[in-house]
Amino acid sequence: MKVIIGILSGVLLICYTALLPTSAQAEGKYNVLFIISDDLTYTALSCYGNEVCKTPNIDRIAAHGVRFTRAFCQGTYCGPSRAAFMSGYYPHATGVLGYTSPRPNIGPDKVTWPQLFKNNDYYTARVGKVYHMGVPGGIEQGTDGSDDPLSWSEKYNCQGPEWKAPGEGETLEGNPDGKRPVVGGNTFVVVEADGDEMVHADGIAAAKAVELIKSHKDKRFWLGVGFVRPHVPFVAPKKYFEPFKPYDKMVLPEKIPDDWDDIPKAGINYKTSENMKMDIRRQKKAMGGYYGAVAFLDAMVGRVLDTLESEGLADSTIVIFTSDHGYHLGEHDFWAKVSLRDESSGVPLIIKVPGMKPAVCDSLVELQDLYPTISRLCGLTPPPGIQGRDIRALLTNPRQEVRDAVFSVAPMRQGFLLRTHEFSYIQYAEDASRGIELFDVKKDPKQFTNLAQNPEYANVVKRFQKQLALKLETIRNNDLPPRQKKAAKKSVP
Ligand SMILES: [Ca+2]
Repeated sequence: MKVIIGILSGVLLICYTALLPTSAQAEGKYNVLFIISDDLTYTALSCYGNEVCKTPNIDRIAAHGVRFTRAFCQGTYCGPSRAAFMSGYYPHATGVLGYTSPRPNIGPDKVTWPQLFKNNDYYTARVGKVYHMGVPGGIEQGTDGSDDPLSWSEKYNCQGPEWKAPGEGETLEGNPDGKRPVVGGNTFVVVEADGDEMVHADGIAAAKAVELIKSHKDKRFWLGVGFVRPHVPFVAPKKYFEPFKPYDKMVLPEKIPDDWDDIPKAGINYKTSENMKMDIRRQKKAMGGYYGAVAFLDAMVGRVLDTLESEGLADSTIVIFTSDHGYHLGEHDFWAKVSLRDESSGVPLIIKVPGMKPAVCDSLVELQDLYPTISRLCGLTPPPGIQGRDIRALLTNPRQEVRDAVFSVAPMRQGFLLRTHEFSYIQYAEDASRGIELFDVKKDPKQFTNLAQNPEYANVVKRFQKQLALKLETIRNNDLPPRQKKAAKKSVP
């Protein structure tokens, strides 16, 4: 009898203990591991449905977290996007439409996302690229880029050879006769590199993140790990490219004749198969090279996750995986970023909170929602003026909605995007003088038919035009220092 009672109370104790929240949950204080990739489209990830490019480690986060299918960046290239989600203000509020730190524009008194944690006794660290850094130039030099020192307890730059890495390289862009050597800059180059992961900035970043997790596990931390792949150059240890070779087996997105005929000139992306002079062979290699860089990135994400688990921190750490914006891999013969189509303005976003059920969430969310949401999850109060929304409700009930439309910009083209569940509305110039695109994303998810000139949609266009003007007015009506508000009205040419 005594034995039975003993066993029963043991079982009850185990059940009771299992129901207790972990100490991190009880205190509302988690560690935060923010992993950000550079120029990564969600379309390249296996957890988002890619069957060619396998990303088992990023998929691991998705398997235990909430994966957002309609997350959008606030600017479709590094500078504006990163300044927005780090500061909590849209690009047209801070005036960061190019490649600067948000700090001079938000002023010394405003608090960035990691800074809020730092002010609340967290150890905050940046490893690699979190605010803007030039890739590959800034990575070759190992410099700070457009950083914000007030955000960090410590920061680490990760230097790498980038396109200069020894190995087998080919310049795909602007090289129709094959005589152009491997070059740097923002150029499509594939380098199947000799040596291992530690040759490269992302291998070094993963190792540094592993070291910091181990040495700070006894204190609350906010750790930002910024990988630079798959940003060009597509460079990685040789083995990561093997699954995609021969590159000729890559399948390019559907091409339709006269695809550009119904869009304004401003809607044709800055990099196209045509102006990059990439024939089909080069286009396929660009896709395979990109996938190789993604596979390398994924493996480095895995090293950081493994450490979190082996150090016993998985139950006390919120893990976020995302990218600063998306990327075209040949859709409409567009390549790279800047475009406001879904492939470029949409981002992968996965949030894993210990103890919360995994889910897929189709609600419209913005990258800058991370600041208020993660702060609240950790029991911190975000500053009242920031422009993102607290989306905690979506983590427990992924069918809710927090907004009607997400907003993004491509200042380089004076482009603005309002994306609802039904439409993608893209306008060039505030007075729309550079053209409009309207896609019915329910009927036309690949965005082939521009409805902006279709009389049946005249009212829809008019409604969006009004909504956009109002949105910009709201964004500019902020609590930032007044001088910068004036600067924010200018667009980068
Ligand atoms: Ca980027």
